[in-house]
Amino acid sequence: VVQPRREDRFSFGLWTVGWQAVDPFGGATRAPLDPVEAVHKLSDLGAWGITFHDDDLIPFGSTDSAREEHIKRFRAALDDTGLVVPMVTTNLFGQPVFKEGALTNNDRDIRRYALRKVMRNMDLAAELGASTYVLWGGREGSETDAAKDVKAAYDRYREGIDTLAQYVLDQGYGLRLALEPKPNEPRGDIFLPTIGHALAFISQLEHHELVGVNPEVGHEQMAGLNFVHGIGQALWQGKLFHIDLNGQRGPRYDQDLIFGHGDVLSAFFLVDLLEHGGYDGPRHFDYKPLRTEDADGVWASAEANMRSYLLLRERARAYRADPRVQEALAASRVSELATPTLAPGETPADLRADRTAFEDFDPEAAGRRGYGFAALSQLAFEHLVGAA
Ligand code: GLT
Ligand code: MN
Ligand code: MN
Ligand code: MN
Repeated sequence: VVQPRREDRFSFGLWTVGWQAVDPFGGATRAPLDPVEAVHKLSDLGAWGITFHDDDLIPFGSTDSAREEHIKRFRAALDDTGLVVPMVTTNLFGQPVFKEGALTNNDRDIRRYALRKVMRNMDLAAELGASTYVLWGGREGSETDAAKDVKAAYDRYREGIDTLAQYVLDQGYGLRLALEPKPNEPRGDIFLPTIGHALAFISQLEHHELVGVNPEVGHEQMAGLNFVHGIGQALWQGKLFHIDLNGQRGPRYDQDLIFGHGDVLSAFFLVDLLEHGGYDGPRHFDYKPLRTEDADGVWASAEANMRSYLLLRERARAYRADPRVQEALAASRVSELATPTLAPGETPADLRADRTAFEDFDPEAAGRRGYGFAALSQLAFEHLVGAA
């Protein structure tokens, strides 16, 4: 019954299953993965899409003819399997040239080079039918505040994103841009550290309508933030263009665990929100198979991400459908929050004249009332662990 299907719209980054497990303390524990094999394996497991950075598919520095050959083989694998490419992104962090950033590098020539690298890969993204282009600015930031004029950096960040959005419009590409926040790692401090910062930044863009966010579970949790609330706000602002699902255990280094293998209660409420909150984009996994795993373990972990999601979806549906939950939600007045605070047509002056709202209102009595959240959240927990 827990069988991933195409219609579940699960997608994976090529860099996830392809991670060779190089970390700051040790070298690769796994052989390179052929992108063609990744496409076939993911397809066999029931995934729907695959995503990539330019350099994941076409090694940095490849000649034009080698580049064409890599694209051709990849395309053939997509055609063979029916896997789609819903999202594409750029590696603006791996090469030494980007050690001080890409779109916000102090060096203008590097900023221009970075824009060209993105544009070139946007051409490929459009060719492959992608609808989202992600920009994760992992190297945009600093280790010392002496190194950056932060206001100028945001001027350049805005210029960069607006230039890329203009390029998409000029070329007539069906792409939307999604910015991925992260608080730190690899830079000591990264610009656009959280969903909230990214949303505020987007409001300053000329082409703001073309730009949204691609939040990652672990990145918000690294900052100690509530991911479900962040996603709720992004949805509310119509800006949840894409999502990176994974697991993280609290504020520490970026763990990129399997989805659900971190804060499992948060994962439960996240799936509940995505399924009932109007998100219809890809369910994209951005995780790292543990460094301890061999090739079999890599595919077991890919499958685990999808199973986690499906199991949580099943639990979330059962939770919603449970009459005891419906009752508890009503007792907690959760749905009352959807009722506007003012009556239709009511003005501030009308509110001021309404004696029931203030003069005759009994705040002490209202303050004594319990909300019943303990019972409600325990019902969620019991559904989650299969005890309900
Ligand atoms: C990198 C990063 C991820 C981003 C990817 C997109 S690359 O692996 O850690 O969070 O989503 O550039
Ligand atoms: Mn990510
Ligand atoms: Mn991460
Ligand atoms: Mn990552």
